Amino acid sequence: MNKKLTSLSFFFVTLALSGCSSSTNILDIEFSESVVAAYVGVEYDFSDNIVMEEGVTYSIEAYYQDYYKGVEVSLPVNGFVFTPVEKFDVSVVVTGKKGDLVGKNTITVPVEQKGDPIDELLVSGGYSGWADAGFRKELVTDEAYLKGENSHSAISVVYQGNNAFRWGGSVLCINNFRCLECWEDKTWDNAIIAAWIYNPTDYNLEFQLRIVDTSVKNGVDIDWGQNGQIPQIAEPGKWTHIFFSLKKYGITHTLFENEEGTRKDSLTIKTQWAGAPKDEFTPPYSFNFYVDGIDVVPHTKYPDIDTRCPDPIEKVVETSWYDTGFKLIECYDASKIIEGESSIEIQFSSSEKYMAGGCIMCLNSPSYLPLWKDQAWEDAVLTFCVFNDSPEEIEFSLRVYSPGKIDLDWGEPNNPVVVAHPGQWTQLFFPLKIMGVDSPLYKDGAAKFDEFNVKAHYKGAESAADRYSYHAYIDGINVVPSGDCLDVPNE
Ligand SMILES: [Ca+2]
Ligand SMILES: [Ca+2]
Repeated sequence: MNKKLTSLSFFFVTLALSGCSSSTNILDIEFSESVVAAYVGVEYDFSDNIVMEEGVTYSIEAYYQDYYKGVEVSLPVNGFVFTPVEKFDVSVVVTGKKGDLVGKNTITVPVEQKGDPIDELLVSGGYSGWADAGFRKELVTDEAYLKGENSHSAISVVYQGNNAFRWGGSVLCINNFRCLECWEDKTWDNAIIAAWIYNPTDYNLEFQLRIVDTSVKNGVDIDWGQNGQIPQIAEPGKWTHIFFSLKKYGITHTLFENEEGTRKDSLTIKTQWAGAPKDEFTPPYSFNFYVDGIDVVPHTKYPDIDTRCPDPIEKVVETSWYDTGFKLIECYDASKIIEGESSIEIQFSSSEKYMAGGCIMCLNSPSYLPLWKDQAWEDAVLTFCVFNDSPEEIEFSLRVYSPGKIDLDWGEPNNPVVVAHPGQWTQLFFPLKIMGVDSPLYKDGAAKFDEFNVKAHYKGAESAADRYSYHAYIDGINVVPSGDCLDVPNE
């Protein structure tokens, strides 16, 4: 099934020099020792192949045999330049004239299909040609394995080994600076990585990204299965167009380049094969697939791809711990958003009433630190907006605990309980200073509090089914200088 390894640009063919001269020639036409291959669709200057003698005037004709149609086809020639239009070797007839002397000689120029630049880079372009041990990448130009617009080549990937790649095997490293000019999207503000995958095996192939973004302090490293990645699956026996939204990974800025042009971000497409043995002590196994049409494109090219992404702070909230009975869901309904692109929908249903508040948000993760607006802390206020979509009031308070320093729970002195009224947005404020919090919640990348949580209690009655439930939306979570208000509707 593998095609032969086709050439890089420098594919020399040594030719026999003798012979085809016609017997009536008086003038000898000689060719150089080797002839560089021509590429389909690329202008080819033949003049370097003629050993030219002084006083002789040379001209050429070019033709090829179309073996599919069984015809001989002439190619237009401009001086010594012609352009092969099919992947058939071209015969070049050279005529030399000097006074009454005439000579003719014919030679064959091999014609190759040039690989697409990105395919060539991902197979052999230094770091971008790299893959995890056991993977072998080759350029293929056989039309049976091409897919996508104007494709002249694809990448054949073969794995042989005994690594099941629980974190995905790295196959395509697209963070080579030389790749940059191959991408359709040069803006990155809502970029999508697209690729066609042909899976000839009997099992699914799964694809995910690993992104190391060094544009932020300490960097962001998102690996296999992290950050709520939506795996892309190539099913057996067909081509599948896979897409990765970089915005969903929180990336809306240029990767790889900064002002100096040298940021060391990395972006790798990894894969895992569902046919891989489940235990670690199996003999080697193998699988293969084909990749084509890999590109970084603007979202406008595939507007149906969902690139919506929770606001950064909400993403951390949603992945932090909260009490049983709560459900936190990304919300993109514009009527339930105060700022940014999303809010958090909170659904609660439980037989537990949480009379002293159920925890809905843990704020003691150092991941929040770069997201807070106020880094001063002397007089900072924790704030967020609540749309109470329930018939009765919802109360909110904090739980702040650091052994030997601070221990405040629901409704205790200096720990106000604030109310979100039904059917409207309310911005809630929690002045941290009166609670004794006047220094950063985090130090040296770690939380200073064992607990720094927002708790909620619903004042409504139990439902008929003896379940206690309510519904709300939260947005605009931030630590701000005191008195900093958001533009909240209904107030
Ligand atoms: Ca291609
Ligand atoms: Ca928001």
